[in-house]
Amino acid sequence: MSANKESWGSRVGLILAMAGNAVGLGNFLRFPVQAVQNGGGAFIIPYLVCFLVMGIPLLWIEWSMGRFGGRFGNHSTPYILDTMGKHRLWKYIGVFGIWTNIAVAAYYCYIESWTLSYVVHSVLGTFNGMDQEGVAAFFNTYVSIGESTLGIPLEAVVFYVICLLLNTWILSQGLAGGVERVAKVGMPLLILFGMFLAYKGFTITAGEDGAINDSSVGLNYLWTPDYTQLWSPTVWLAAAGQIFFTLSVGMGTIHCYASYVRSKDDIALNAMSAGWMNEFVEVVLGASILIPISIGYLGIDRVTELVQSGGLGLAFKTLPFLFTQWGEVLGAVAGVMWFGLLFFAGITSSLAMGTPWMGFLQDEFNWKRKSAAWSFGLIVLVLGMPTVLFFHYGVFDEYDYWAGTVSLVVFALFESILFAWVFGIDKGWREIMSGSDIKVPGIYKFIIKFVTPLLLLFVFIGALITPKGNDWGAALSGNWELDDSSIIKKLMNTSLHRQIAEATDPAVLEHLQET
Ligand code: LEU
Repeated sequence: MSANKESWGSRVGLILAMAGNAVGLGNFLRFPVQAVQNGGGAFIIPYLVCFLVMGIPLLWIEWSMGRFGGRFGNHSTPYILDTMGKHRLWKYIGVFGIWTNIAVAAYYCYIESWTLSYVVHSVLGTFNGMDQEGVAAFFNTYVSIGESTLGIPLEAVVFYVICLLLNTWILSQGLAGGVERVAKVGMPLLILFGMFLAYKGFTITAGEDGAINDSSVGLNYLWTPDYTQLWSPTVWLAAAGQIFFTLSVGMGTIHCYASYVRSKDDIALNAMSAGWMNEFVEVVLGASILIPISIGYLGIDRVTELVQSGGLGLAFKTLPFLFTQWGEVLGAVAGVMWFGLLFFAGITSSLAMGTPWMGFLQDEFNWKRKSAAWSFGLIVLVLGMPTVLFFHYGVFDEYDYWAGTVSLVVFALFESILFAWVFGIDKGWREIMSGSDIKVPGIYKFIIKFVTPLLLLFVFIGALITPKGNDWGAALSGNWELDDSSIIKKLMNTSLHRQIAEATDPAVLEHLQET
């Protein structure tokens, strides 16, 4: 029996910690970009459908699996899954729920550390007086794509270490004393900062502070539906992928947090509260900052172009410059708020990623909380160094692909089968309902048993055999060729080898420096 006696301090604290786990960089940087790339307003329909028939069921599945495992003193997925299915296989599948967290934390904390550094630079006024190119060049140097001493991103390394130390220290204070406290301060501040920036996003007026468009242009651009996209499997897969990423399902963090919930306490309503809070932050705040502000200043064409390379560029190379248009003081305040909100979003998620590993060591090897926390920090430091030092060689994307995308889907697929078919939907349903403060609609019994696993299978197959250019239309009409981003192609290509070969090619490096 484990000597692990952690517990949550209060219900509000638990919900905020769970919401903090879900609300992350993805809400502000990934969601708006996905929406723009997949039909604007029409994206929201597949997105909400996926939330209802895949996201919510997975939340209930994971919360109840966690609370169930906790009853037997298990706080990490290998052992939680083991208590639910007899076959040894489940324990091994559960390992995903530890490994994924460490691997995701390795690159996630790196971005988190940028936000910390950019808060400092906003306070110092580093971006004042710089033009757009200057701000972009600053970032390139920061991550060592541009000029930097010996090609080593010194400042980035320092902030990465500071960020990990901060995570480790908070984790070592325990659930109630560390994680919960940070969530209680961080989440309200994040919402406050988000509202301020969204307000600015809503009220941009053409001709003021160098803006070329009214805010309505950006908001319309994001929310004007393109219904033709509704029939594209690509859009549906993107929506499903975003639901996964944003809710932090398929990772093992929710199981771990929920394993510290007392067995008589509610999970059905708690799961909903945390899940909907995430949706509010994503759909309302996440959509009202990055894209509308950028479009206000740069126009639709330029932003469409910039969005192709993801949200990071807009967030770190463009927004700091746009904020300076609001004057020195307001610009600095906006910078602190933007990067501060990203930092809180990030840290409340990365703390969650530390807990499964710690729970595992505390349960199985009777490690003390402090040593477990330090070991997490150390592993993430070692694993994360390649993303820091070789960021521009695509190592970062490789981590994101395998840990942040593929393994979430694989794990969720297995756990939904375990829950509904091995443990059994009747027992599972009783778990969800036990202690519940709401009446879960009966239709969800059917959804959890059939719809969720099938949809997950569909998403997995979609990722396995993604057709060239992600063009399912052409593929389904007989012209099937695998895209380089499909799992099969990735495995066959030994893409890492290719990337290392490319990395040594000066022409590629030059190209990277230009972009
Ligand atoms: N839910 C997090 C986010 O939206 C991501 C997860 C993989 C930690 O950023």
